[in-house]
Amino acid sequence: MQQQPQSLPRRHMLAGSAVALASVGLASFTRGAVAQAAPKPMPAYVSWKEPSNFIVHSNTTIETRRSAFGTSVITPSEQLYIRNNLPAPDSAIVTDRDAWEIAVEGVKNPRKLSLRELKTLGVETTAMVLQCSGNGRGYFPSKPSGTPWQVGAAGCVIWSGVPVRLVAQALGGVGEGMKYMTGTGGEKLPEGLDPKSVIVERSVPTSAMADALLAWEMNGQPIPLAHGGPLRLIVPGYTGVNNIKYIKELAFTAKETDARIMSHGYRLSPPGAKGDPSQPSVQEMSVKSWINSPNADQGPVKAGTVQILGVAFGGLNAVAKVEVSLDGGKSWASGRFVGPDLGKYAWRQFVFVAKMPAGEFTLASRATDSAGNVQPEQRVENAGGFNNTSWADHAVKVTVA
Ligand SMILES: Nc1nc2c(c(=O)[nH]1)N[C@H]1C(S)=C(S)[C@@H](COP(=O)(O)O)O[C@H]1N2
Ligand SMILES: [Mo]
Repeated sequence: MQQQPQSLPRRHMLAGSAVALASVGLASFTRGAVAQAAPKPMPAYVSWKEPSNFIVHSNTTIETRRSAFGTSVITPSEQLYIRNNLPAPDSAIVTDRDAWEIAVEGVKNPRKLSLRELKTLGVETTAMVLQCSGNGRGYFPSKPSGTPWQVGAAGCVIWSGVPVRLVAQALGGVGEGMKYMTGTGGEKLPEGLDPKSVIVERSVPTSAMADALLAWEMNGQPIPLAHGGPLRLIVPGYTGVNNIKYIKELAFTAKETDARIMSHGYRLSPPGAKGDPSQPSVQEMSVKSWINSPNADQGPVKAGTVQILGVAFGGLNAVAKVEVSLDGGKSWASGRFVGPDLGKYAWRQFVFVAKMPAGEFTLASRATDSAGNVQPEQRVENAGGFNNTSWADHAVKVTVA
């Protein structure tokens, strides 16, 4: 068994009583002033995560509650969402992590490298937002199929590993005409199905190599199996699916992979249409923010001075500014970033201190990136429910009493 972090609920909780109530099977527990359904238990492979932090959509789709995001930039592993397209591999793969092997193809001298050897080629650390392409899908009125994520299929994570460009260099450089970097997940594929229809294999432009890592550490610990240990491809600025867990092959290729998850999955298709290779891929992330507190889990907010807290990030660009509205977007004022700037791929926590009298409020946040792109009011409708960056959809209604 791998060592996993032990956790206690972090925030807003009458921790002892809530856990006690849940464990004796009562139907609800108290979080602040609001009674909630008892949290669903975590599946065994992530039993080390604290259930009250999560909305468990299924065994393989588990999102962080708005109310569980902390205020200190990094999302601890115990609070980070989970999204698996296939069941995770057996935990045997993390018993001898350094023995894990990755095949590197499409370079002058292609070969297999062990994690032990990768660690000799270089090291870099990057903080970045890991966000599922479907984060915010739950706010599409069209109810696209797929997990109805709200805000919590995202987190800000620190990864440590070897820059992919140094690995390519050590193998003689990327081959001529290789326009894509294609990563393949190490899951055992279900039998009796066309492998291409189920394999997790994604291609990103070779330009993404500049900041990509083959990472073995997450938030200062060996990457937990559930988050892709022993080795994960990290492609900062790109959506979650491109960050291949338990990566077993990295290939520089002339074309995008024809795996279904690339050719038909994660395509921006018009409402009613199916995904196909002619439609744009959901790849780079763009500017987005949302408010984490106050939130619906907390119940009425006490009138007076209210700390409005949230996160803002720019995707491929740094985030430059965030504004907050108390009136559903009619008027805006600047929020203040809190805590260290961990680089352009990380999110910033923000605070806006508001004087709020009793009443009903719609709180919204709107971020601007370093290139001047402003988070839009409306989502772009699409069949898959991808890329929802709408500030209106992410607004929170609160009662101040
Ligand atoms: N090998 C592999 N890598 C994968 C996936 C997967 O199912 N298998 N899921 C992808 C998707 S869709 C997302 S959103 C992220 C989720 O990362 P997390 O579970 O560590 O939060 O991993 C990506 N990498
Ligand atoms: Mo995802």
